[in-house]
Amino acid sequence: MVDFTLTDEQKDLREMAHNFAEKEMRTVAWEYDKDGTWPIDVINKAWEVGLMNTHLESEYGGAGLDYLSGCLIEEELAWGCSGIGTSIGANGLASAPVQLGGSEETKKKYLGMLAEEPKLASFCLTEPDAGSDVAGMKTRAVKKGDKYVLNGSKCFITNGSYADWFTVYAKTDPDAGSRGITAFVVDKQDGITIDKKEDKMGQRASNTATVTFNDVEVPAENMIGEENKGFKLAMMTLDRTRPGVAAMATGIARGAFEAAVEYSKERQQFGVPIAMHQAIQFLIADMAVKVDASRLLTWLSAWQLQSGISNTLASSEAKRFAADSAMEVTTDAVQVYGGYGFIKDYPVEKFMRDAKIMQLYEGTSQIQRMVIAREVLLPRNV
Ligand code: COS
Repeated sequence: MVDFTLTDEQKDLREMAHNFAEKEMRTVAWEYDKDGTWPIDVINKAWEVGLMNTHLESEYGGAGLDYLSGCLIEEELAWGCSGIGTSIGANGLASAPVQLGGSEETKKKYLGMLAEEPKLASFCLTEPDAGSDVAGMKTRAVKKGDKYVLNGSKCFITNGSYADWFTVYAKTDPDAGSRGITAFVVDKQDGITIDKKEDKMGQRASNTATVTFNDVEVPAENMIGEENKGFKLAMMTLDRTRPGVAAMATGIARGAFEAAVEYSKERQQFGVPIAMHQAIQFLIADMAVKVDASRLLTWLSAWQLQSGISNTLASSEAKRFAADSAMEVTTDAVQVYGGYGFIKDYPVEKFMRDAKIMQLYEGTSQIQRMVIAREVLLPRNV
């Protein structure tokens, strides 16, 4: 039997996240967006009430929530403000490789750190010349005795300016393409330069920085998994985290959709609320379908992950559909508002700007299509 009923605990979590989003995020979101304010106060509150690091297992001090619960929370936080939501959720991306491949000591030390205090970690994969083409990265890690020496630059790093540790991918065999990449946990230290805080179109309250490694020495025990197996680790990480991004896209779309519905009932044109016009009704109807279908794909990908079923296809389908839908729904929400939608006094223009990154980060919509096509045409044996 198929059952979409949430447990009482999941319902409570969703309600808690919704209240937090309403009271702690929406009240500051538009102000923080304007100046690109670092939302450290909201991050700390989220940590205190248990809305951060929800993915961490209980043995490392985390709440050990299931992936669907994590998605319920991410949808609500993105409904509140996806910029602040991204800052709150980014530890999940940085710690997934550690959870997947880290030694027991590494897990205790670095996952424990996130559970003990409101600390941040960043996932360092992308480089200026290696975005979609992960295997084209140039950052090098050279083994010297019982250490690796890292050199290279990573860009578009979420929370990069404030992270206490980084998950860094580097070439250990530069001639081996995707089979020559290794992942490391790297403490913040001298030799790491953090600069170029990006001035972004949307999600302006999140921090996006360039992180450069200049002869940074990393103990060999900080290697995550095996040498030259970092590419697979990155792909497995993205399989785990893309459902959460899809959930965030659903939250953005829902926020814009709800605003458009309310506005369509108030705004009068031709003597009636615009909701009475079929042209608006059809927009609203398509928005409703996209929000609900995004959530269903998100839940499916999270459920598969939780059940130990390979979710590469479902998580790329969810991310692709929810991200593209968020862009469409938020654009249509601006359309429902007409000229007012284009003005910052109204909420939908922020939703539209915020939605754009959903089609870009953690793999563009085109990369998701590549993954989907590969999984359909040439499924990997897992
Ligand atoms: N899980 C485990 N292993 C996987 C995997 C997955 N989901 N996907 C691929 N692999 C393995 C393959 O099986 C293959 O293994 P072998 O070396 O044993 O043959 C290896 O990884 C290489 O796979 P593939 O040939 O498909 O890699 P490509 O170079 O063609 O790259 C894409 C595939 C484009 C999908 C990948 O580079 C990608 O996802 N890019 C986007 C990255 C991204 O999301 N960046 C955003 C930054 S993170 S915020």
